[in-house]
Amino acid sequence: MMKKRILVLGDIHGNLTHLIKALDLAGFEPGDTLIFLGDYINRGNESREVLNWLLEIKKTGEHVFLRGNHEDMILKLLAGEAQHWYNWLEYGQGRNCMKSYGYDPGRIFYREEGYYLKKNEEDIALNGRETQIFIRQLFPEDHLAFFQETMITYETDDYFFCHAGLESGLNLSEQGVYSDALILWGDEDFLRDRNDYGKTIVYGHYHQKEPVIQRNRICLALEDAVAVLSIPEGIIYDSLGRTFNVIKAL
Ligand SMILES: [Mn+2]
Repeated sequence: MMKKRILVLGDIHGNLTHLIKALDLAGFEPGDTLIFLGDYINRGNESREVLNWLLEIKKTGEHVFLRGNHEDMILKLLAGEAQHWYNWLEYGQGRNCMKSYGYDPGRIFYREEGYYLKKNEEDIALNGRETQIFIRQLFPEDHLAFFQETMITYETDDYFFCHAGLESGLNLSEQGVYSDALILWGDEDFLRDRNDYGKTIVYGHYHQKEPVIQRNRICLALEDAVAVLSIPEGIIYDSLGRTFNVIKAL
């Protein structure tokens, strides 16, 4: 019997077309295990479509869905942490996400100390309570449950998977135990870290023109494209039709 393949997917960011193209080019077949590195939403125009697709694929196998900082923002807003509005709207391009869920993002605006929502004739301050109400109304329940069920890290015998990298100086077994902040949002120390952790770290978050392949790490976050790492072959396929040989590069 052929050994089961693992396909690892970098950041998707509301881009269903590129997600499907990358999987097609990687030769995805039922039976392959998919590991997603997080950042499913925002930026692109198809956040809702990506989520619907993920919920379908989740039913078909033992796939792994990690959390990215973009899902973290939604969960924080859902918890009533209104200070994350700025991150979501201005840094995360959350207005594109809202639009895909059928909401007119022009109704949310900034005024002096925070964000407001135009509701009928009223301007409603998006405080903690109103933020929770808004997020619960914007996203279907099963989409919010999907965000909540995402994992922070995952590992196999040879690889360690996370969204934005490690908390430098901690063993792999301690990653995410004390805090998930650096794993979800990234850290300069990790970018300089050339330690051998005993496994190859596979992460996303830092979007670049090409995947980064170094001795202890592989970064799969691309600008305007989706990358798929095929294990055990060690080939990265992307939605632009390119391939990168991991084994040769190492
Ligand atoms: Mn990202």
